[in-house]
Amino acid sequence: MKKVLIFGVTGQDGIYLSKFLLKKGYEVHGVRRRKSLSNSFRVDYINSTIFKKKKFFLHFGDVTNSLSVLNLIKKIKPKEIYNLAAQSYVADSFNIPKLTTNADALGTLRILESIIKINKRIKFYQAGSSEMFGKVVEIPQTEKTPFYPRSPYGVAKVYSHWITVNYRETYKIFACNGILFNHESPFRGENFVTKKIIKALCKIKFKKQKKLFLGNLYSKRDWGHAEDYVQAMWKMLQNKYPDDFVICTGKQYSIKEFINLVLKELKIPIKWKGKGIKEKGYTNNKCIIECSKKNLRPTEVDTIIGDYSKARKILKWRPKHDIKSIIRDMIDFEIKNI
Ligand code: NAP
Ligand code: F7E
Repeated sequence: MKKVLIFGVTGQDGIYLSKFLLKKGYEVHGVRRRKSLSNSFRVDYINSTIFKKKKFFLHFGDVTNSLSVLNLIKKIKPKEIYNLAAQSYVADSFNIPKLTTNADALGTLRILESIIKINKRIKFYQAGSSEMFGKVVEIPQTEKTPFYPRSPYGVAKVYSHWITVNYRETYKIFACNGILFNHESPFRGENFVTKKIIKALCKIKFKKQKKLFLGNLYSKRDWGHAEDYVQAMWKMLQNKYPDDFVICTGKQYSIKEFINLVLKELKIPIKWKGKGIKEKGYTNNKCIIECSKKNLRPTEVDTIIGDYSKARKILKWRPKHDIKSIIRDMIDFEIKNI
């Protein structure tokens, strides 16, 4: 039985990847951080579902601690390592740039160093991001598009990308970078815009919340479903040779377009009035959406849209969910919770 080790197992992608690999018959080892409280609905989900019965093991550890990383890899002896661990909230990375860099950049180096010390045959997946393209220099973005990150998060991911390439070339290890565009699901963290919008609008529909405060309504994102994207991660490590791949849908929507799609699905009528930060959304003359400067970023990624031709050709990967099925999946989850 193949053993895998996932750093960042308690995150959105960690959950989908674990489920996917368990189904494939892998023994899955996941690393979680020690917290004063058992922490989130995601850990509760892990503890209360199939993970109990199958070959799934949780270990405490932290990618900001070299010894913790080294000892875990030594003890578990995985065949594949997925590095999903990160401070992944872009907006926060402006306030905590050192912590973000330590986890998102140096964390990757710590894993790579451990691999070359312990066993160079371990395959490695690095969770890269479309945030590396930042202020995009070409449209759509491919594996060849130069990076221009716009946040400490993006900069840290660029470091991780290149150190992974460098270790692959220097030590001939099987290390891959996924350059993943935004992907969402019911397990998305609550700060991210899709989850924030869907959760709030569902509550507004059931009169459990009055208003939703957002920031920039006009940035554009290429949104996919996490369930599809974790399959691409695994496919990268099963390829004949290590390489880097853009994973996206090739379709783009603004935040406002996304909101309108959610409202349509929830059958909430909307009228938009005003411009810029003063733009507001009204339903039956009641304001339910407002913008606040608090939610703007010092530097923004205005537009992002990828081209997954390489992944389609080499990995035979393509997204199965479209924007509507992502929204439906997320709404169903919220409504069940309400
Ligand atoms: P997420 O929900 O924020 O999960 C991040 C995971 O990393 C959590 O399990 C978190 O643990 C863990 N973590 C944070 N700091 C750590 C540390 N110092 N040591 C060990 N674990 C740590 O992110 P996601 O959406 O699943 O994304 C997975 C990876 O893909 C991340 O690296 C992210 O940057 C990258 N990515 C995501 C997207 C996307 O759209 N989702 C797109 C491109 C790339 P806690 O639960 O304890 O916080
Ligand atoms: O923001 C705008 C915001 O925080 C999307 C991470 O997974 O994907 C994610 O990064 C857009 C931005 O995701 C609010 O300004 C407006 O333009 O959902 P987000 P992100 O920053 O794109 C990449 C690929 C990653 O790698 C990251 O880890 O939405 N926006 N109003 C808002 N965003 C938030 N969060 N909250 C608002 O109120």
